[in-house]
Amino acid sequence: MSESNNRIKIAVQKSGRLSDDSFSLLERCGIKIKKSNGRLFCHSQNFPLDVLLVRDDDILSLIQDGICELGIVGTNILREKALQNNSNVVINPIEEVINLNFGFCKLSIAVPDTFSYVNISSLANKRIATTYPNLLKQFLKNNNVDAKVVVLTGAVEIAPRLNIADAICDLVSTGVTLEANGLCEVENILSSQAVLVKSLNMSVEKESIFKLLRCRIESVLQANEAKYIMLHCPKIALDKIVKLLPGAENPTVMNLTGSDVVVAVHAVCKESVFWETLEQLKAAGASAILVLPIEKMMG
Ligand code: PRT
Ligand code: ZN
Repeated sequence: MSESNNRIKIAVQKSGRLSDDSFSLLERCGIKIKKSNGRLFCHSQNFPLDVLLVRDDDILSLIQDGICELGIVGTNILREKALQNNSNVVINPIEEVINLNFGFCKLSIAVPDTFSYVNISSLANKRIATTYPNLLKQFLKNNNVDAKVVVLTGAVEIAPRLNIADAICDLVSTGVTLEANGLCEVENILSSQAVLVKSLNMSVEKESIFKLLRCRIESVLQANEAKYIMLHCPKIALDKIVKLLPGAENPTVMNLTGSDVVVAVHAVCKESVFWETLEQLKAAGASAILVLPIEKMMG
């Protein structure tokens, strides 16, 4: 087997909103990567994976051109590029593998506070500035709105003040940028988060490395949400309390020394455990409730 078939390459954002989470995901998968300033290529010594550090806009092209096999990008980029590629022949098509639970944002249309917005038809014949022309055009078409799309490469939020546009279509997470620029969110076009993507053209050897990585990523994502709950429970309230445990399958029930009426219940809860759940458990008679994080989980 040649050296290049022994390893797979993943492209991740070099520096930006997805970088830290992408690296920490790989780290939590037990993959050791030495990141050094200025280097665009990192080699893992304990897993057959190499990491390419690039701009997020280049990740999909790198996979399509066969330079790497995997990538971590936002759905915003994935969907925009898919519309752009519609008419082109792509050598290495891309498959979306799994949502990664970080990089959450929305692609939204926003208008100046002074714009009297009623509904989507208020955008008719207006100029909308964006870096996502394909998604915006598709949205306008689906809603039968005829508006002019002004394509910008950045600083979209200042377009109305510069009188380049009447409205904008941009990514929003906290909403602080919109507010600071006197803009108000009126339509949500897309909800986005980081996703793992892969090339559909991979050798059998690379597919098997990918399977290992995918399994580790799935375990990390499951463990993120999952919690281990331990509590004491009056026997008569057992059914009620077990039903309150979020996403728990077959909890373990154990006798407590010196008590005939109380048992200990241990369960893996696969969904988030909120304060409200703990309050309900307590109200149902549970005591000594412990909620512990789960570091790794494999089905
Ligand atoms: O250099 P490179 O091209 O790699 O980086 P970039 O500047 O293009 O990307 P970056 O780091 O800003 O974003 C990378 C990815 O993070 C995006 O493609 C999204 O998938 C995701 N993401 C999540 C966001 C945001 N949240 C976000 N808030 N990307 C951009 N923003 C910007 C938005 O464009 C606006 O300017 O943040 C501003 C709004 O933020 P709030 O919090 O004020 O609403
Ligand atoms: Zn970018």
